[in-house]
Parts: sequence; structure tokens; C-alpha cells
Amino acid sequence: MIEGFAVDLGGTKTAASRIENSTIVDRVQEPTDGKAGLEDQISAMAGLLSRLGFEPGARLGVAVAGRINSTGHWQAVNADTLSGIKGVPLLERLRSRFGANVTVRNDAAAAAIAEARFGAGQGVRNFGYLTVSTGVGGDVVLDGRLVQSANGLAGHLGFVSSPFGDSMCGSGRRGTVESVASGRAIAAAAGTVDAKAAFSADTEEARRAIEISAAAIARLGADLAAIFGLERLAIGGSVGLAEGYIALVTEKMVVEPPLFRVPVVPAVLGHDSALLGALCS
Ligand code: ADP
Ligand code: BMX
Repeated sequence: MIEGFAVDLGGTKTAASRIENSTIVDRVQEPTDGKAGLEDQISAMAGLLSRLGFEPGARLGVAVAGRINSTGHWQAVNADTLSGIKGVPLLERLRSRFGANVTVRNDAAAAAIAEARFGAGQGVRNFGYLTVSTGVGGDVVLDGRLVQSANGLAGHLGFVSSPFGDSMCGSGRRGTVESVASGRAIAAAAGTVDAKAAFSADTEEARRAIEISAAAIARLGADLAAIFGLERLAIGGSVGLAEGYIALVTEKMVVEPPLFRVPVVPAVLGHDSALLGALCS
């Protein structure tokens, strides 16, 4: 049973919710300030939580884009997305402001565990989750256990190399999946203000950008099948859940030999998976 308050801070939006009986009963959202430092990000979270009636001491789960290490320090992996977050003591500062009952984890890892337990991953032992959103994040859940590492990098599936990429990524790696498949990459290649606009732009550049994104995600799915024997891959995030995107990924997967094709499904919990997963133990 999931109960309490949750925050999901992504590169584009920060959402907060009150959860009762594993159900979101109230939800608020604001744009994320990608340049803010730790204290300003915490103030933004506090503003959202106060609108939900949060009182210090209540159970609070916080999911954030970026890497969370075993001491609760927070560091952007893609420095272009959260440029003010460079190894800051997130857990310690949250506990001093909101009480001892706070936990933190990566946003995509949170979504992966929630989908594994309550959503698209139910009934399979080797499950993968990808968010195609501002960036590309994810994680793998094997026999109900999230793949994790002490430095918080494990599961950062968007930073795997892609044959579709060769430009420099904000992580410092060249040619990552994130650099060709993310919302930011789609907007850059389509020449649109954001990825949402690319989906409604009737141009060859926009169509091509979305196709390359879907092809890179399909290829990553086949790589994950080879590494982890994935039985199912769920996709979330606002790009991932945009109309037609998952069908396109499935279409692109057909170039792979049958052994490497993974069934691709939408995140059942939709835009709420990271909020619910922020509170999963
Ligand atoms: P976050 O990255 O903060 O978790 P989202 O999952 O909403 O947030 O992803 C943000 C990205 O999704 C942006 O690139 C945005 O342009 C894009 N986006 C938002 N809505 C849509 C939509 N309806 N269709 C396609 N892309 C969308
Ligand atoms: C990036 C990376 C991940 C994150 C993922 C999805 C940063 C700031 N972000 O790969 O930690 O989980 O994006 O994040 O390093 P979102 O912003 O797209 O929701």
C-alpha cells in the first residue's frame, strides 16, 4: 500500500501529489527551472507540497532526474538539463526541511519499480522501463529488484551508445541514445521550440527526427534484450506516450532478428509512475 506525498522533478516539469491507498488523490505541477541550484529546487518542491496540505514529518518520496548516490547526493548526468545540480546533498537538505520521513531516488528508476509492481511489468521476471521525455532514462527490474549502483549511475539507459548518434551529449559522451532520441534531441533536429511542437509540425525534418528517435529506442530495446533477456519493455514520458510513438518503436524493432525483439508497451501508470515509485520501498 502506497501512502503519503510524492514529488517527481524532471527536466521540463515538477509534479507533486498526495497518495492514499496507492491512488493519486491530488496532483499539482509547475515547469522545472533547469538552471536552479539545490535550495531553489527544494523551495519549488515546498511550494507544490504546501498546495497539497503537506506538513513536515509526513511520509515524502522524492524522485528526481539525475543521479542519486548511496549518501543521497544529487548530480545531473546530463549537465545541460539541470545545470545547477553538481553533487549536492539532496537527502540531507530535504530531511532538514521536511522531516526525517523522506526518501529519494532517480525519477526513471522510480517509474520502473512502480510499473514493475503495479503496472506494465506485472507477470514478467525480466522487465525494462524507458522514459522518453526531456532526456531518456530508465531502469531494469529483475525478479522484482531494481538494478542499482552505489554511484547512482546504474539504469541510466539513455547514456548507452547509439549507432544513430555522433553528436556530443551533455553527459560528455558522444553519440548517446539521449543525444538522438530525447525530447531535446527531437526538438533540435526538427527545428521546433520543443518536442511537443515537432509532433504537430507537418515537416519532413520533424517526421525524420521522430523516426530516428523511435529507431534508436528500438535498437536500445534489442540491446537490453541481449544483456538482460527482457521479456517486456514499457515506455513512458510525454514523448514516449505521444500518439503513435510506441507503434513506431514496434515497427522499427522489426529490423532486429526475432530473438532480440522485445514486446513494447505503454506505461500503465502513465504520467504517475514516478510519483508512485518515489514512495515504493
Ligand atoms: P519531464 O522530462 O520533466 O519528466 P515530460 O515527460 O513531460 O517531462 O517530457 C517533456 C518532453 O516531452 C518535452 O520535450 C516536451 O516537449 C515533450 N512533450 C510534452 N507533451 C508532449 C506531447 N503531447 N507530445 C509529444 N511530446 C510532448
Ligand atoms: C537523463 C538523466 C536521468 C533521467 C532521465 C529522464 C539528468 C539530469 N537526467 O537521462 O537521470 O532519469 O534523463 O529524465 O542527468 P527526464 O528529465 O526526461 O524526466
